[in-house]
Amino acid sequence: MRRRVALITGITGQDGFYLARHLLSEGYQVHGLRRRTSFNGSDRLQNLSDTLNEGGSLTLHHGDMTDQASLIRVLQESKPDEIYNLAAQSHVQVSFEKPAYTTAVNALGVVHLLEAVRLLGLAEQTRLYQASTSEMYGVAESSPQSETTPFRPRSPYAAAKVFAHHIMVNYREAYGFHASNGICFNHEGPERGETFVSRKITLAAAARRLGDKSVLMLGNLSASRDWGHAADFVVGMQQMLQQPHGDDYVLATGVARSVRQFAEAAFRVTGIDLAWEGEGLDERGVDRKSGAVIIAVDPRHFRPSEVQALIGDASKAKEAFGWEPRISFEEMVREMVESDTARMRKEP
Ligand code: NAP
Ligand code: G4F
Repeated sequence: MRRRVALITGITGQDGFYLARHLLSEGYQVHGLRRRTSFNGSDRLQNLSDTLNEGGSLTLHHGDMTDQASLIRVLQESKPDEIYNLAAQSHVQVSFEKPAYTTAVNALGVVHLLEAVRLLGLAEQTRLYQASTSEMYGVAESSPQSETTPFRPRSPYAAAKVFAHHIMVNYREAYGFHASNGICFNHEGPERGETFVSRKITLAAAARRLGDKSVLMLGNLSASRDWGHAADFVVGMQQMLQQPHGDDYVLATGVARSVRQFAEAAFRVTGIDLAWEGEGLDERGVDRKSGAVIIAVDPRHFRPSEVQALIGDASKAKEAFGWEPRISFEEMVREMVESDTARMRKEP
């Protein structure tokens, strides 16, 4: 039987890593779009190469979501059955500093991709997945959020993603594209970028375990998110594209925790029991046993407009294709702290 061919944009990112690994294990031929960078040694790509030694097939192409000609060339070269558009300027706070660039990649980039598929006549044979996000709900009207909850974006990142979401729906309705939006709530893991709050915390917990006494500086400790594991989420992404028609699905765990609770779970792995003292900018996370300050607040990490709380309802995805997260929050946090500890031990 012919192997299915997938193109992943954003293959060098966290989800790109987990999705490529999953598709390779399912026997796909995987093509990945990557940007040219001055430094070639992506750890995530190196880890993928290890999977390849076990018999998978992976081809990388240089390209950029802001350069439509490069997308056309990669589509011509790869002729994919399935496209997973994961590429994005994905950091919410950075989007306030680079709003135009974020819009160019996260919104206009999706138009470049959809038009390239249409103009090359690939719409009949190619299914598309777009990485939509729970950030689109912003100050959500109701909880938990589902596919029918209105979007009230609170950042340039979220506003651009709302556009991308709607343009996917439009190509589905106007041209009959098999186009799906996965509205994913936060998902993490050892491959998470180091500036997202989860990984920032697990890196700090690992460093302290190995003797580092620096205080971890965080922003809004009360923000709460529905945190799952990226390895579970990429399974849902692939399942969406196996459905008879394109559609929109929430992927979430249905449980929300605060940044404080994330920190408590991470430091617990290293034997530190956190207690919270003070309020507002003076709040501190301290080691209950020794009294040492572990966490403090730095207002530079506050956002001009914040999304305070998100929690998702993934019952549509469960009903349609049986998707459910398998890895618990505690298991995920432990895996991240242990992985960061092992990496630090290897590369001090
Ligand atoms: P990530 O680790 O930041 O990865 C983003 C990827 O996009 C990287 O491979 C990056 O390449 C690539 N990229 C950025 N700008 C590009 C451009 N102009 N052209 C081509 N590629 C570009 O993000 P992630 O956590 O894997 O998330 C994957 C997608 O899901 C993103 O679209 C994100 O917005 C969305 N999402 C993520 C979550 C989550 O919790 N992780 C939740 C909902 C939605 P470089 O390596 O060269 O930077
Ligand atoms: O880890 P974060 O930066 O993730 P955020 O903003 O929720 O966005 C992530 O998840 C979205 C899905 O909902 C994706 F679409 C997006 O691409 C990205 O993957 O921040 C989580 C929360 C925020 O409320 C933030 O204000 O943690 C709060 N926070 C507190 N201190 C911090 C920090 N965030 C970061 N990055 N750094 C801090 O020091």
